[in-house]
Amino acid sequence: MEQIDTIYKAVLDGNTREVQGGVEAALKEKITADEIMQNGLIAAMKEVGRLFEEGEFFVPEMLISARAMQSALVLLKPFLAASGAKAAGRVAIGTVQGDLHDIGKNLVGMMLEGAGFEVIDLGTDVQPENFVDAVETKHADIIALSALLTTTMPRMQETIEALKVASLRDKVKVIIGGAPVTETYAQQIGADGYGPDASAASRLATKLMSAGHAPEAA
Ligand code: B1M
Repeated sequence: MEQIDTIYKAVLDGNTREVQGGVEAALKEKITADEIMQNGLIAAMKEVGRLFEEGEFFVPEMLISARAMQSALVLLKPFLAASGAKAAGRVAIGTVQGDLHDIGKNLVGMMLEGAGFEVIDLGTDVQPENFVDAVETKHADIIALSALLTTTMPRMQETIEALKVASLRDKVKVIIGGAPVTETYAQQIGADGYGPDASAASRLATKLMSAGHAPEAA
């Protein structure tokens, strides 16, 4: 597991070149993309969060580590998003208003693509109206909301309210996730489901679509 250690340390150091080299070497050694993700990249980002909480890391260090991790996602994407699957439905994904964290959201998007979904990435800091617009004009079957801050979680409920105001709530499924989000919160705000991680989110989307919500034509 030498390559995994290299990747882990390189993310902590924010060393993009070493992260990418480590990922390429690990893939050559037939280490799975999932293992690289879980034990190398995600484990390192958890440690970054811990160091930030303890005052050893500050925002710039967090940002540099995040960039290094993002550079690895590009390399892993082909292995996570298996090609050839038919469009299972259309998902509009975004990080809610006020929230700039996008690594988890990007990962969820990739897993959804891997499960055969067409993914419309609305980016970060997405206002409720933009999610509404994605349903109205792009005919999204599912809205996928990500939040990493406790202070931005309420924007999830506001997005659901905005869908109701636009009379679109029954036309779309809403799934939510992100580190501070819970199943209980999803129930409280009337979301259709919660995914604790990217794989779970993609399984949930597939389940919701097969539960009778047929993809709409654009
Ligand atoms: Co921020 N940050 N950050 N940050 N940051 C956290 C989230 C924090 C927990 C750090 C800490 O204190 N330990 C803390 C939040 C505290 C809280 O609210 N409870 C925090 C803070 C406070 C802040 C700032 C306020 C700091 C400041 O400025 N003083 C600021 C806010 C900026 C803003 O958004 N307005 C800020 C800024 C940043 C950076 C820009 C520097 C950078 C983000 C860069 C980027 O994303 N491009 C950053 C980072 C990197 C982190 C940590 C270290 C790592 C987040 C990450 O990418 N994890 C984070 C600490 C941590 O999480 N341990 C932290 C890896 C990623 C794969 O996991 O995103 O959880 P995650 O995604 C998971 C699941 O949650 C799930 O799937 C993924 C795994 O498979 N998931 C979904 C995510 N979305 C989903 C949606 C779904 C389903 C599942 O369905 C739709």
